[in-house]
Amino acid sequence: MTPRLVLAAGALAAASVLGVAACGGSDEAAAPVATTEVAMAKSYRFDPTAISIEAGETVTWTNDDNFTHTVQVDGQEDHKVERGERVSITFDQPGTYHYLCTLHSKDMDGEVVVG
Ligand SMILES: [Cu+2]
Repeated sequence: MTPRLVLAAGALAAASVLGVAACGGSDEAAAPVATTEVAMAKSYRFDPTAISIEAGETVTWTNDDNFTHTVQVDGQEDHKVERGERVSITFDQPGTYHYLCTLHSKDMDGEVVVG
């Protein structure tokens, strides 16, 4: 029983150190969030901007904004997403995929890191 408690305390300490390190960085580019859900949030942005998934997983973008947006992964077709709608794209090959909204390309882009 005692060894398990010690292990748990160790893991907690490690997590705290990681949290501090993340806060210390003032860099705008945050580490990719492990999720398959991206919101087109108000206004004109993808949230989270960078995500990480496993090969073969499907990412769904949901338009929660008041404007029509699109999702175009570099080199692929453009998908228009009206208000309240969504689009899903499956990533089979590992790699880093940049994408953007072709209607607001200066404000809206993001990244899918496929492991
Ligand atoms: Cu847009």
